[in-house]
Amino acid sequence: PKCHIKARCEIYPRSQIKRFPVPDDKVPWTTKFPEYKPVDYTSESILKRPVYADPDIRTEKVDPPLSFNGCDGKINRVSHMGDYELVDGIPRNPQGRTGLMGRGTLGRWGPNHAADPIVTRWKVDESGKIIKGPDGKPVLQFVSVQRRDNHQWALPGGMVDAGEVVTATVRREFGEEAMNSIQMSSEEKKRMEKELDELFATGREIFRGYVDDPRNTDNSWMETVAFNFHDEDGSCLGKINLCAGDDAMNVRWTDLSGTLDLYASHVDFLEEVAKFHNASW
Ligand code: RP5
Ligand code: MG
Ligand code: MG
Repeated sequence: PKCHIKARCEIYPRSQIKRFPVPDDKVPWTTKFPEYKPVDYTSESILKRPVYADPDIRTEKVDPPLSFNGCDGKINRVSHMGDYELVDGIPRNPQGRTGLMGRGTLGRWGPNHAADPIVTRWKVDESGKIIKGPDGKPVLQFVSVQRRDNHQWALPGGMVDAGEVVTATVRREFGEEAMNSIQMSSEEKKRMEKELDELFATGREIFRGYVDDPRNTDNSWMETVAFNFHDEDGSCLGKINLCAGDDAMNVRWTDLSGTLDLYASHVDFLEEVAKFHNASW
């Protein structure tokens, strides 16, 4: 099984830190790997404790201790993958070794929760006829953004804020990254919220679980819930004006296909969407 492809990338994102090389068969913790010496890295910006970052529990005494596999007030430390192990009080990545310990650029020890909107419509020609792909099936399109941090194309997803429900996160992140809501006046924002109501009323959960994200470490990892918002007849999306914002530098409609190259494990979510709608892949 392919595991930790992006989460074993040689150079850790936004750093010059090289991960300790982990061969495929040594990813599971159950495989012995006595030579394993993961690099210890937590970025300066995380150590400065932005609001979303945990304290450095290996060097500071934290009282009461963080509630791993539970909730700390509004912070959800429960994994979608079931209970994770603690080794010397530190969460251990349930998917296995990544070649790096510490938190890298992630704020939380253990799961870092995100949500991903997959907004889709059928691809049509000028006359409104649905276009077929090479496999004879109709082509779906989804809203993708180009990430500012690594210029890769991705779903316009983002982190769940403390106390936020994931259904609110997907909608907020779509607004921020694909419609540039942060730069809107309050009137424009009101209009946008109205336009999104119809589309976001119909969400279908596509995926819930671990994300193979390049920022993952042995002690911190990304998890997401991905929802599909599908506009069958193009009536909702006709009104929507895409405009990249916040941590997105570009936004566009992209055709679903098995040849897509996207950030983290986003391609896997889109394959599920294609299957569900019996669309070209
Ligand atoms: C991925 O990182 C998730 O699937 C989500 O798309 C994204 C959240 O992180 P940021 O976009 O906020 O960096 O693992
Ligand atoms: Mg965002
Ligand atoms: Mg994002």
